[in-house]
Amino acid sequence: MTMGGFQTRYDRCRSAAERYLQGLFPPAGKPYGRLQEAMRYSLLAGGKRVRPVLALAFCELCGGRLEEALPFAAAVECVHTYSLIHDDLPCMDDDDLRRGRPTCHKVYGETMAVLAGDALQAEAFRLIAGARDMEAWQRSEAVLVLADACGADGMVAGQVLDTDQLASGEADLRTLCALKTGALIRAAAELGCIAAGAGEDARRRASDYAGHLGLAFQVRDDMLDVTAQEDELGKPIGSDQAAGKRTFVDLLGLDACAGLVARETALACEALSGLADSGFLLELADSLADRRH
Ligand code: GRG
Repeated sequence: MTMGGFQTRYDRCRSAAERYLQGLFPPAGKPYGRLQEAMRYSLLAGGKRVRPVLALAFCELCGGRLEEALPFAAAVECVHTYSLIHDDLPCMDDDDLRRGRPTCHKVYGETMAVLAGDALQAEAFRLIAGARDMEAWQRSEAVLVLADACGADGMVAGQVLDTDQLASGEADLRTLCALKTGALIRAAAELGCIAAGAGEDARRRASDYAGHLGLAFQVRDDMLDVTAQEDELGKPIGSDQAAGKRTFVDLLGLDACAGLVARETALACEALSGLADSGFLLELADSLADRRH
């Protein structure tokens, strides 16, 4: 796939997800419309949409139509956005800037930010359960995969390891990252497969690919926290260090981190070896390894 071909396909997936998200949670005429405004403020703030793109691309790779996977893709983005809103709160990372604009609690206040995150999480499961094009087994399987990924033994567990500073060595940090970052990325890929009605083999490969991608993504994130410019990143730089967090960079140094990103990216690509039409996902892994925001 040419570079132009990759970007065109990424933009096609991202725009489809963007349009779908735009239609969610209209505030009009509701006495509590400020809640929907807060949800939409963060949801439509223009992130990279990596997780929905993954869901849509895996759906297509497994022979499904992109449109069919949109509710699942949007559900993952809702959970991701809820996690960012809550992570930015004063009781967690206390960040003022996210996706290049003031964080949800800075604009709507802490109480509304907590509630917007809560509602986004619940609405994610409504999107899956209400996906009309999906059969009952697909909806229930998708609910289970997403709940596993974001629940008490998934993303939230990762956040606890992080906030309670329970990770010290590389193995601990890999576990933290697999839960906090990797679990949702893996769920996105698996949900795409489920939307296409794919079987165990495709789901296992998707999960392997996304597990390695998730680790590479987090290590790259830690590197950008040290090397990027704030206006490029859309969030404060140096915040991990300021918060006294253990990161791959302070454990391994920047050069070893670059090597780790390259190795995990290669392993991600290996997980898809032999699959026809995996070119886009291979290029996606490469482009995330080099990302600048
Ligand atoms: C509050 C339960 C709870 C969990 C929070 C997601 C998270 C866990 C914290 C956010 C901070 C962080 C660095 C998480 C690691 C995952 C990650 C790199 C998130 C940023 O995702 P991007 O780069 O963001 O995809 P955009 O804005 O592009 O969507």
